[in-house]
Amino acid sequence: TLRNPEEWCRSFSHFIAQCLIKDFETRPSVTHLLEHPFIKQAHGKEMALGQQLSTLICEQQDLGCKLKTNMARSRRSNSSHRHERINTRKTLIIETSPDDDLVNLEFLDEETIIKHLSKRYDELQIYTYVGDILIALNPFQTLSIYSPQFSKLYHGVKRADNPPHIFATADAAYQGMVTFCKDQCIIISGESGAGKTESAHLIVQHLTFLGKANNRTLREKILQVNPLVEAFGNACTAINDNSSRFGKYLEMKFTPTGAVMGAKISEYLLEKSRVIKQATGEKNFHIFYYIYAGLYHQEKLKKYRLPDKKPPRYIENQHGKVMQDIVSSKLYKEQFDAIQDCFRIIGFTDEVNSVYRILCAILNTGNIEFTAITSQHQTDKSEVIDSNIPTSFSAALLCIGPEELTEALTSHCVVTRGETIIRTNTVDKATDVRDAMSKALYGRLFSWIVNRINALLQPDMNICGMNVGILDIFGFENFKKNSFEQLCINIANEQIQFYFNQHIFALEQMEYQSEGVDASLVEYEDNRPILDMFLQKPMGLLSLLDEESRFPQATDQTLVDKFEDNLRYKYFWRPKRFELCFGIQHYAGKVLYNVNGFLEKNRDTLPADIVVVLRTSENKLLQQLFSSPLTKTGRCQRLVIKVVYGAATLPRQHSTSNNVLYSCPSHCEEGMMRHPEETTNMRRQTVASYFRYSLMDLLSKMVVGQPHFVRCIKPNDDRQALRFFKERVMVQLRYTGILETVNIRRQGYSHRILFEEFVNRYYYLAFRAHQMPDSSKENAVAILERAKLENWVLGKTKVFLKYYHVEQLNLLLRELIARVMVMQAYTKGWLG
Ligand code: AD9
Ligand code: MG
Repeated sequence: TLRNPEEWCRSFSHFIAQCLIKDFETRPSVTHLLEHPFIKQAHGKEMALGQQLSTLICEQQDLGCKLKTNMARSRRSNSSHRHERINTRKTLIIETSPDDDLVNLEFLDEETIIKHLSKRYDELQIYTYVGDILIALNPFQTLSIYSPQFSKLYHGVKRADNPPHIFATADAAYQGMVTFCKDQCIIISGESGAGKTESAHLIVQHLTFLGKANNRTLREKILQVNPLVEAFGNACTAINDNSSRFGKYLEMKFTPTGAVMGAKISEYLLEKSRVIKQATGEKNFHIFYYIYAGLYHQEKLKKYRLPDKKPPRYIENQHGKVMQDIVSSKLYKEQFDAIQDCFRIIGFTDEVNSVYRILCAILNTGNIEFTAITSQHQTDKSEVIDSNIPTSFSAALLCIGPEELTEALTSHCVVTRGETIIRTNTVDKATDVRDAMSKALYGRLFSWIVNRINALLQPDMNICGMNVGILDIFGFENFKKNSFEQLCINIANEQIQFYFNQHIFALEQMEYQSEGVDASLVEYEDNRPILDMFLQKPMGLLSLLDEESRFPQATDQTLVDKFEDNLRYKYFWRPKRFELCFGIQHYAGKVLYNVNGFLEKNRDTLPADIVVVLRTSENKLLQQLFSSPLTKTGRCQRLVIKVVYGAATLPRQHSTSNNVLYSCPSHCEEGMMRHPEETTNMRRQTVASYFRYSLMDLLSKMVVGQPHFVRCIKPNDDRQALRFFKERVMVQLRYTGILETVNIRRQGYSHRILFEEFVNRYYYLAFRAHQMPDSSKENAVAILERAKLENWVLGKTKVFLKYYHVEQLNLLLRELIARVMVMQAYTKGWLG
């Protein structure tokens, strides 16, 4: 009678639980259960689910064992939750109040919302709901609300039972996943320094708790992933001391019963240019400082051929007194120890030594300097300055020949009419080649680390599980000087904002109309035209940049002129005072970009001569990094979705939970994407085209899951605790459309579920388990009435529910299942 694998799994899981309760005393073994006629039959029918079946049995056995003890314990303590709440109250206010949700505010205007948030912030209530969306104000201080007691508090309870909390969002995603066997996705947004990365950590922490990671090793491994990746991908900027310089999508993988079994990270657009140069007051990626300080204290600088009098140029602070800054920093040294622990816990082996060697080689590479050789006939020749030391150090660490490296830096091969000619490099060219090599080494090393983590955290069990994805990208940035990197970061943020708008406003309102539901419409700021301006082909900004990057004669001036001539949008302007600049009115504010270096950064070429030399390395890791880019960097995958620009069409598997097709404001061709820096016979891929692909890849991951949104807000720019600048918060609330969100959550129906899906999900609430009612509108109504819900409406094919209804239904369902289990337990006499 079971109609699909999801249902099969759900029913089966309940069945097993019941079997175990019944037969608990006899402790059925896996084989014992496999002999059961029902299982035999089902097993035969669905071979693909065979694996799943055995895991389910193992897990449920475990659950069965625990059940008895837990029940006895809960009887003794009456209500353990209550006790914890009273204890925690001593340290912090954890009482709920109607104010916890902005939707409950009597008067709704910007002023009231601000006042309200400000008051809460003063009381250290940094979290506030807008329906099912969480607002998180950065506290800029350590709070004691993330302890294990709090984890217990936010475990499978009603949202309104506890004050708003980031753990509640993790719990909602987790419960959504286990109850409906559906992937979930938590999207954290906010400007740079607003608290996205911290929130992502807390979510991972809570999910490992909820995912009852019995396996301590696995839990520890998962918890080390973020610190490790962030050591390589985060850096100190003018806005945030731990700013993410890459986008991260972390998928936590769970078994069908909700036990955590692994994790996978996807990384997007690492800001590689930071390796070679940092803006004033900013720093290189953390890992360089950690390793330099760590090796200094271990007295291993010599072993890794690093200078001990003056730090390498790439990590040299422009303002002097650096050596002391770096080596005397207790933090850097401790962080280096912590990173070593991360590598060990996650399961890296001797490879770590190669990672260190490559990092130190990069630092040495940065110290290579060139001088011009002027001879009678030639002025465009360069050579490595006097002492060849950094070159030989770098070559030694990379296990390549120093002469070969010098040659690849100071000259290049050109093939014309079948003849290979060697041309010399000018000092500037040699310097560019040197820096390109450093960037390529770091970029590929970073991708390799991510892939290695993924391999080490891949689930052992070959079962088809579910996952909760957590998106933490670099936040919106507006510095004094903004370059190509800020442009990419800000476009990515536009895309996330668009996704939010689509999900919260557009799709919902489209459905009111198509389903004939009478609901008042909410106006919102649609940022789609801005995205069009960037992503459209062939006349969008990125396409124009690509086109210009293909002309060797193109300059910064021709590029900015091209933008001006072709981008006829109100969001684009060209300031008179600044020659090489253009301005963009982003959803989050105006940003002035300086095109200096755009073309080079976009081309991001790595001369073939360097690749050839690096491929001769005797170091296995390095060989891997520079062997075929399509397989080894893990970056190049076949993009199987075909996203059609503008049209609301995506393949069925990319539809949202409500089966509304999701439209993406960008397009991408089907086919292979190559790493941008790779020079090939084909037309070279630029960073812009790779970026476009990355955005699509990210979106394709996001749209398959049920989304949960966390909006991080920065209360001040001074990073000070308890300082709430109304104006600053107001701007963020405005551009994120919070007022409109409150309105739509108040008036709208955030969950629209097909009658069939609704009856399938909730029929237990009104029918007996064996009844299997028809998926009709009438049966859906019967369930709604039985559940005593109010304010729902019916469309032509769907039930329209308020955001709180789904939680109520899920809770009822869970309670019902628990009751059945407890009743069974009573009949067996366990509870005395
Ligand atoms: V960026 O876009 O990567 O530049 P994020 O990720 O939004 O940025 P991040 O999470 O790094 O910001 O937070 C910035 C700083 O705020 C952290 O280093 C903490 O010092 C501080 N912060 C943020 N959230 C919390 C929190 N929940 N508790 C305590 C916090 N401190
Ligand atoms: Mg961050």
